[in-house]
Amino acid sequence: MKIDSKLISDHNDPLIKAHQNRFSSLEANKSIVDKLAAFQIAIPSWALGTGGTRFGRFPGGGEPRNLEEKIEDVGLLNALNQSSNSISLHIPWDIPEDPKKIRELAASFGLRFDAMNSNTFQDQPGQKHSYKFGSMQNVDKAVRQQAIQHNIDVINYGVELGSRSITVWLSDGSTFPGQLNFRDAFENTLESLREVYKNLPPDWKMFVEYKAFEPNFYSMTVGDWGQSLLYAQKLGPQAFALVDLGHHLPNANIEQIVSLLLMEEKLGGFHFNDSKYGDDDLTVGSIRPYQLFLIFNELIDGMDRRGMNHSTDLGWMIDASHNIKDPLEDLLQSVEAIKIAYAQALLVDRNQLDVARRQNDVVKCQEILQNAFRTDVRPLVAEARLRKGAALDPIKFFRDQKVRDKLIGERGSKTLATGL
Ligand code: LRH
Ligand code: MN
Repeated sequence: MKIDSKLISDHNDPLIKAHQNRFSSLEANKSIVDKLAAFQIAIPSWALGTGGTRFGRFPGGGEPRNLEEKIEDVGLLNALNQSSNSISLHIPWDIPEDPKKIRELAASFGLRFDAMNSNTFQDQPGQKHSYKFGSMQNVDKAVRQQAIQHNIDVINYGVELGSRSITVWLSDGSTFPGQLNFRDAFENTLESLREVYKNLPPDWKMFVEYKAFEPNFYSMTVGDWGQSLLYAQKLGPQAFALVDLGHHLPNANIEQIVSLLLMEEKLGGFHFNDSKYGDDDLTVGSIRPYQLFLIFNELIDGMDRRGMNHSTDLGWMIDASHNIKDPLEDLLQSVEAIKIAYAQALLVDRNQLDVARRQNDVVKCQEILQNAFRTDVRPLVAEARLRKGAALDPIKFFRDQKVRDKLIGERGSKTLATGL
């Protein structure tokens, strides 16, 4: 389903007046609209269908049946918000049979390929060695070699698609005390990552994604930011830590982790989502919007200190799973929440904050942050969309145009997308 720009302008025309009234009230902050317009968030190929848990999955119909339809759906999202101009593939769920054709198809929707994701957390049909007891940590060199080769294959697919990074998330670890020699597991993993690192094209990045628990429940071999930083420092200048917001122990101070990884020039990017308990992979900003704002506050502070380009120098990706919502509506909400947090953080008066901090004026510090967080920046985010020819209200467009019904009409009500 391709969205015609005429449909978008028919949607916007009746909404313009009210929008301009709201936007005019934020006169002073117009400067950040350009930054918002440039800020793009990659969409995960594995989150375009309905997700589930071990207890059940309730598919909603019209889901993409193959990589081509996944690209079409990201193209649709980008037509509505002009903020999702790339797709992050997961291999082997999304192997591009004809990379050239796939690259052209993506380009026809104005899309490029963001980070590639490897998968050594599942055994594929016909796979020689099992990853039951881990992949790169495994005591068996043949298993480690298999995992190394898979990651090299993923890089090669990415090169053909024009991607410039690989995210390595390892489910490796242990579930019972005594099961694992932690040091051997770390060294096997580092040695294996080094073999993969050697195959990175010079302009590529490797993102080492950490996770505190699941599917292992006693130790994870890349279990926290410190371990990920250790790997990234030992691997070399093209390796960075990747922060998935749902991969922390309860009440971890993620904004402090972000600040320090940026300081060490080892922050590679994000998997945005939200959670109340574990790796819930919920809609971004749906549970802890203030934490998301505080993370962007540290990001802007750290990136500006190093003169980094907000929209291109870090990997901005969503990693969510939609158990009860329409996947495309959920992704539209997540992109909106990320842009709102970015806009609020851009409103923070950093000079004033610096002065208040030097005076230990704690109340003033909090007031400066909460004033920005409590500013309704949605008209700024909407204006950025309008200027790029997107919909003023993407969810309203999606519903008014009965997009899901049309997708069900095209694809059927029982289609299941590959992914989690
Ligand atoms: C692991 C993870 C990782 C992906 C997977 C789909 O929890 O966050 O980033 O490979 O989800
Ligand atoms: Mn993730």
